[in-house]
Amino acid sequence: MAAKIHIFSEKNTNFAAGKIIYSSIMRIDIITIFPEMFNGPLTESIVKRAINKGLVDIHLHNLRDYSTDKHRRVDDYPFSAGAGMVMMIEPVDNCITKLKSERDYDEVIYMSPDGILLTQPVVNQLSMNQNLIMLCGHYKGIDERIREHLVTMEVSIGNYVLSGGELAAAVLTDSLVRLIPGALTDETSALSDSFQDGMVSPPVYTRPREYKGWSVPDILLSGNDAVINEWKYQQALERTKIRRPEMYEMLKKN
Ligand code: 6GU
Repeated sequence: MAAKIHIFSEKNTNFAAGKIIYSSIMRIDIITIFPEMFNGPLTESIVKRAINKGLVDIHLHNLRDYSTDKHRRVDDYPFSAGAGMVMMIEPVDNCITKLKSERDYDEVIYMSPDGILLTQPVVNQLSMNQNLIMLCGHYKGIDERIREHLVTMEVSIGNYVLSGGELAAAVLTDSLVRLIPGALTDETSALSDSFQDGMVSPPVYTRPREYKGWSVPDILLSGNDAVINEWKYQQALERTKIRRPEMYEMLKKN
């Protein structure tokens, strides 16, 4: 299997849509022993469109291709007693060193349950970068020297344990790609996302106006934009208070 599975799009593709010229502004290299796990998340919906527009380049690297072992091994027993295998340093170093010889990277992110919690402010900050490496761990962990010498940042997507970093890397990638200008059809949608203003979203409705006696709030049909916007704001505020009290406290402080 090829060392590098490049999903779609030539690098630096320029794509003209109306007056907007898009160019590839972010590159994400994902190191994994399960490249196939990314097929759904990166080949559908907004991420797929962003790749096809040339807004982002995503490269999957099968860690086994960087093993020097004839059985393509990437894990070994831990020194001292302990349950589970440990991801070896050499294949990871080989892969990262090769990538770094080709371009500079802003961060080498190890996807790990004990990393910093992924929140919208963290996503926003990371979205300012151009070249990112995401390393997906497996087994009981990775050799600590990888974290000491190669990794610059560790990210977790929540306080629960996944079987590996792949799903987390797919989540992080999706959250980043939707912030790239041009990735969303309505440029304002990312700004009105939940959490972007420190609040959850207000409720939304569509037709029919009446269903089984369940009706749409009259105010949304009033046609008065100022009143509607104030209602949406109050709804978002109230929901934030109930669902994310810690976020609500932050709002009150600011
Ligand atoms: Cl990044 N990896 C794993 N294995 N589990 C997780 C996680 C990451 N984030 C939350 N749980």
